[in-house]
Amino acid sequence: MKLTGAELLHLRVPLVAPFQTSFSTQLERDLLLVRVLLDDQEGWGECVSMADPLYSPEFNAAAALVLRDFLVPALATAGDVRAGTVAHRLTPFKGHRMAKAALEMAVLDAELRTVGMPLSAYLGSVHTTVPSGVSVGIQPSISALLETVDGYLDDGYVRIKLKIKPGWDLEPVRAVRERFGNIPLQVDANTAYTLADARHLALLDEFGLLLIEQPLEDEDLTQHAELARRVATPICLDESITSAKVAADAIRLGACSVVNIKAGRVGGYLEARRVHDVCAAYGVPVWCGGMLETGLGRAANVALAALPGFTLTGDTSASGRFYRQDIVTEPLRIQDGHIAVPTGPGLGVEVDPDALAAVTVSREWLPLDT
Ligand code: SMG
Ligand code: MG
Repeated sequence: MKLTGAELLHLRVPLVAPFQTSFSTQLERDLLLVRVLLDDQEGWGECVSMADPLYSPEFNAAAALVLRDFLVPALATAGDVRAGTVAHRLTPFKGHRMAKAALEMAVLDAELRTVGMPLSAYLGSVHTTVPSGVSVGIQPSISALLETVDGYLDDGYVRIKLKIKPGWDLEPVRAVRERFGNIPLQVDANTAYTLADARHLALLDEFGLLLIEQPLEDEDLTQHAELARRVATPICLDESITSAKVAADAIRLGACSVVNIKAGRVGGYLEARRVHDVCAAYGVPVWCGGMLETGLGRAANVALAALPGFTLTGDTSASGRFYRQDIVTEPLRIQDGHIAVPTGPGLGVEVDPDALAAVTVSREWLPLDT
């Protein structure tokens, strides 16, 4: 198929409540979407980068630039464009995995729509629903935290993840355990600690957490391995895992015993499947992470999370966890603690033009012949 059009959309979508992590407080999702036309069949991609380079080196303005100046032109001159070869075509360009992932996702959506195949079937998914976990931001107080967690448990979420940072770790975890008992519970530090905090992090062991996610910096694989020897709670990596190769290295080093898979972070849903395959070969459980996606990205994440190696509950929450108004016509809903895997072709969800227009800051057609 030929790339006959590509459009970038910049959105600002208000969040239902502020989302605070160890590195930022977000009040809205600043978001980049990619819309492609392949032989005039539309496809949508969602870029998981944020407005600022705080979670990852990538950020929205840089992703837009690299898509406009390098990635889209490379596909436009490639002749036949197929999802399975997009990553190969973009290999000469170093890094920029989130931008590449968004473009590959849009191509996947368009291609699968032309053949009437759902993304889940293309990826090899085996489940029709996936369990739904929720990520709880850092709260202004312990009482606010308990109220927030209570609300999510009422909604039916089957696993709770607490964001932690130095000064907000033992106390919130203890409070949630005391109040809610033995619920499936894990924590995410987003790189906020150093190896010097090993003894402190070991104090979390008594709470029986499922895992500690990304305690140390992205590049600290050896240090994560050292930390893993000093704490009993399983170490899970998120930011560090940028490819299937890195996942294999991290596992071999003993840097993690669980992996969070985010398609955007590893360069696309096809590389995400390879990460899943590598982890499965090593017997390492994986779960699907989230990047405050709209219904587009959430639909794709749920398809990925339905692969057989996703044995832990992911941050696959409903649209309503972050957004009062999603940009898709059928927002993803939680039912009995699960989200249904979309069954329609491609992503299996449709953009609602009015909802999209209401949050769109700008749209730009990209030149295809530069
Ligand atoms: O989409 O449910 C979601 C968000 C889950 O906590 C979440 N994501 O490090 O795992 C993570 C964070 C990254 C985004 S924080 C701005
Ligand atoms: Mg994380």
